[in-house]
Amino acid sequence: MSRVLIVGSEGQIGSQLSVELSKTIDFDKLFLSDIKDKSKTDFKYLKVDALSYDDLKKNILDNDISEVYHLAAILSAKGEKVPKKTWNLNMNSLFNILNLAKEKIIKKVFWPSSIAVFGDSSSKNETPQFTDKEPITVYGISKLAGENWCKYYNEAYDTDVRSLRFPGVISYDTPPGGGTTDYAVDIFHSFKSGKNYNCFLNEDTTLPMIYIDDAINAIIKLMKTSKDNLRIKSSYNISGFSMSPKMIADELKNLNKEFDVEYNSDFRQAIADSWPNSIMDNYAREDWDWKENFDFKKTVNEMIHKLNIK
Ligand code: AKB
Repeated sequence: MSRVLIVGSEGQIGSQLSVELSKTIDFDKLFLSDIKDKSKTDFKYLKVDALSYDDLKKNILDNDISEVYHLAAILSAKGEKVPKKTWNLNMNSLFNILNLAKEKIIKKVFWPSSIAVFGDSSSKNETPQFTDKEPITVYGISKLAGENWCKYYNEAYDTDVRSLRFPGVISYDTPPGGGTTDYAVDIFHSFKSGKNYNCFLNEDTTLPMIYIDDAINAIIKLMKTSKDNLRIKSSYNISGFSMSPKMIADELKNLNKEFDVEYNSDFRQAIADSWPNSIMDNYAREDWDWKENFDFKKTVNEMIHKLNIK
């Protein structure tokens, strides 16, 4: 059985992925790591700086790790405030992992990309796997470059690096931080605390989304698939459903007529406008049987249930 390391384990995807992986991986074979001193979980935890190749290599060798889920990144909105830091973290941490895979120190890698690789020149609706890509954010540029590097390493050095282009991820446990799609989680927390929500996107901004359980299932399914079945060596399009802020607002207003949402778009509107309205994920469906379990309604109901909203 592989010994597994999650890099960036304390974030939105990492915190849920560790719980799901722990169901099939022995306690002493699963390692979490992040830049924080401690994990909020009881799993084995290593404080690792993903920007230090030596630190990563030492921890990976010491613990005989063969599979890495590299999730550490700065997202789209925050990335615009700290462009150099974003480029440095997003690219150089990936290179560290890719080089460890090239040296055959690690055998298998998962690394998330994003719909942020698309831009104004990409097709807007049912955006296909292959289309023009001119990302307008530093985050998107780093993800597009990262995808191409994954493909390059897979082809030139026979590494096994797998990736998904995530849409906005809607989660109940750990919130996202610094993304353009964060409103889709924040709005539930405002509702729960009895406050109206000030939305930073226009009401009809339609974006592709995925519920966290589906996102985690997709990662696990992709990682279990035989490498020979994977036609995409860069990153697979996937999506759960598409929605706008108004669609969630209407659902929440049905629960409480007093709840109100004001729309005051900021710099994140241009980012959202450059992204697809919906995604065509046929390669994922054909190559590794991807299928979402959560549509819009089911996601809203599940969020209400998980957040214990009365
Ligand atoms: C973001 O909004 O930056 C992320 C993403 C779509 O990659 N959630």
